Amino acid sequence: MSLLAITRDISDSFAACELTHIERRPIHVETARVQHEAYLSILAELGCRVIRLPALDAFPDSVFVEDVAVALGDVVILTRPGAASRRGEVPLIEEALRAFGNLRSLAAPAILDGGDVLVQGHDVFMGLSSRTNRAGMDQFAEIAEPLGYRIRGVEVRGCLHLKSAATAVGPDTILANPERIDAAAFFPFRIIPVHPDEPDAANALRIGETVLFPTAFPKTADRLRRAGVTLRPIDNSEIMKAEGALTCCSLILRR
Ligand code: CIR
Repeated sequence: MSLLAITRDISDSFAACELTHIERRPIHVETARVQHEAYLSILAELGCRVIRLPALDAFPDSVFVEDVAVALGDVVILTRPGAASRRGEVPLIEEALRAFGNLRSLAAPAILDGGDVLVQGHDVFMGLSSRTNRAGMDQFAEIAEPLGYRIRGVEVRGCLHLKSAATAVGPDTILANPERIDAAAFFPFRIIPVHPDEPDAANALRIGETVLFPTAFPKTADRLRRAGVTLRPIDNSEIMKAEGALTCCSLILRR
């Protein structure tokens, strides 16, 4: 199996990003770009073939490619993002994805951001959030269930997406902030809770046996290491100011 990481460069307009749950702070676009370069290098080092799409200045949030498409094996579902400002990103990623998958789409009244979709084997945990509604989940299920996936809705509170609250750090282990989701929704997966001082620490990106994890959350990193998880620390502090995290800056396709 080979891994393909689809990414997009950071736009000049990045500082005009959408923000929902955090205060706007000045964003230094060049620093964000340096952090994104480091991220791309780590993906390559971990064996991904990295595809870099050009920056789109008309779309401040377009670096967050995870939100506009979800891969289920060879099928790639183009989303209908919850933020209207982001919907124009979809036809632009569609062109790039045509070569890599059998593309499917969602239609109004569905809204769905890929940040709300956590695929673990054949379980698909679907965040119900301000960006993903039941129509989005239902349309997604119509495509995914015949492919053998089981869709499991999870209410998300106090953060943007499901994957701001829970991500996979092992084949049967989920790192989660239990204040933001009902951890029981993930049964029988093992849950490692974030450290209570680090509520934003639940987003980690697992590539093979390695987990990319933000340097901003050392107490949760300790918990993960003690649980036997191999971490690759990365500074993504400038990208976090745009309410972005590690999973959202790439779309990983397994081929
Ligand atoms: C947005 O509000 O859409 C962006 N500022 C952040 C998106 C982050 N995406 C993700 O966590 N999957």
